[in-house]
Amino acid sequence: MRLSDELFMRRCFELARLGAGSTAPNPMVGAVICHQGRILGEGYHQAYGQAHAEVNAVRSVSPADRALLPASTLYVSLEPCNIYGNTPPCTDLVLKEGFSRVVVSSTDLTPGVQGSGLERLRAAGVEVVTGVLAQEGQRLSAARNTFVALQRPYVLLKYAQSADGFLAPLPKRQQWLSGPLAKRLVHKWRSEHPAIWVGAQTARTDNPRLNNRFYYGPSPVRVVYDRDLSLPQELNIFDGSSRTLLFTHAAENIEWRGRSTGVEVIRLEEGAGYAPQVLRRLAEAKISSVMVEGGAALLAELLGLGLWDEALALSSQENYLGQGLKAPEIGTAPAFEAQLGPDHIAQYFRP
Ligand code: AOF
Ligand code: ZN
Repeated sequence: MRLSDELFMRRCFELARLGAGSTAPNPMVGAVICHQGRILGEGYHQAYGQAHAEVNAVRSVSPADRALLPASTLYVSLEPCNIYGNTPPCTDLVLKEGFSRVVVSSTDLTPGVQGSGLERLRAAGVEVVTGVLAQEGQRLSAARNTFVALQRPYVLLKYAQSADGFLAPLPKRQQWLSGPLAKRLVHKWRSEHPAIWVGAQTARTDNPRLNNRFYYGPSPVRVVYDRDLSLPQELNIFDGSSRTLLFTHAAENIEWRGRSTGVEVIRLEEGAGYAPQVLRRLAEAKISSVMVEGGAALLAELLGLGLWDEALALSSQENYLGQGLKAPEIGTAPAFEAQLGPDHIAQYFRP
């Protein structure tokens, strides 16, 4: 490994994150092409089904620099793919362009890839370095890797936590969500996850809309489990403004009588718990990550079953997230998370 490898890998991570919200169920991937310390090209995977990061990086190289590629290093946040998916294998491109050195952060757990991309490059005589800033790299493909390895979406729990470590009582929720910065941040997260799940009690009492109104990008698919189909049809999650998956254990003869726009009723198998079934059905719908916005019962269910990957505990102190912090203009928003420290949000990962 060279000293500059980490520097250029960090740039790959920055590029990769530009794809947040539009690559799922594919991972976020960034690539940089370097010749003797000079960046010749950059690219990232912009949207599911479209060109991979390596392809976009190669395309960005000026015609005058093309001849330098065999003497250049290709940095990629994820191991180049070695399979035909929506696009041809990136290993073909690497060999065709003749890169002599490839530096990667983490491996792709997709069946058929799993290190074989790196092996193929090594076998062809390419110098391959892997594991550069591996932990950070894995986070970028965590949703993808969880989805393919465990056949369930990556589960992100988000909740308010009081100073003594307890789940904040429900009424406080409105308070910590009230700051302009907190609101923007929550909507940014909503834009980055293909699905958002709340418990029936939360849907009923908080009546959240669960769509993305204060950030660019899409709104997530809304998910709720309503055991007996008793949630009132007037709730905001049934307003048709985005797709809603309504899971239930209600008998077949009990019909959903709501405004049907965008609401899909999915019956779960009798006798089996709801949480694993909901996650399995989401995975079948190719939803690779889900953000869980409470309430306490749903969080406890998922924590108890070990069905979670990451937890973000937001400080529940009154208006804390909003105080003294200014929500920047939307165009500069990616930088604003930097204003938040561990005092505001604690991040945990499943051990
Ligand atoms: C890369 N670079 O930028 C991305 C990769 O062809 P697809 O889009 O269906 O994807 C097939 C495989 O490529 C799959 O293993 C996925 O994890 C990986 N994504 N690979 O080399 C990229 N997005
Ligand atoms: Zn690829």
